[in-house]
Amino acid sequence: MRRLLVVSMALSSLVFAAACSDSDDDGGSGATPATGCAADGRKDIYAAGLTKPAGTFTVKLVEATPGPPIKGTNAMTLELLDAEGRPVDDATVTVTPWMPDHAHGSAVKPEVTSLGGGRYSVEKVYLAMAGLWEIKVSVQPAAGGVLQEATFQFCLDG
Ligand SMILES: [Cu+2]
Repeated sequence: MRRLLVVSMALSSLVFAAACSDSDDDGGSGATPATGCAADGRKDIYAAGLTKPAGTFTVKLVEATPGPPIKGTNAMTLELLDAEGRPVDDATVTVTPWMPDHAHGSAVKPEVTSLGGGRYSVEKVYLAMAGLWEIKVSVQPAAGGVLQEATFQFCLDG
């Protein structure tokens, strides 16, 4: 019983390692990107001003630097609007990168700074590998409002 458990744990870490290394292996042929971003129907097409709903809020990706995002370290400027389209400055905004296909996040925690006028600067968005990344933007409204979340999804070719 104990041995079985150890074997299955070893196996699952093998699967994880394989899933996380295959996108770095583009086989050297150059014919097809190993990440398959072109065929991934989940991805957002980056454009400055892209918006996503977070409950009754709207999160606008004013811009990503660079744009579109790359494998490596990115920065983003977000704008948070309420249901009436007014800028929101008093929310706590948290940004979390997540790779849904590999079930892991980023080793680096993004830093969010309120700029005023509803804008938030996000630094250190570190996307370590090629593949589909979710950029989850959590919005904790002031005065005990319910936590809301918007998700941008970008697929990075190697
Ligand atoms: Cu991964």
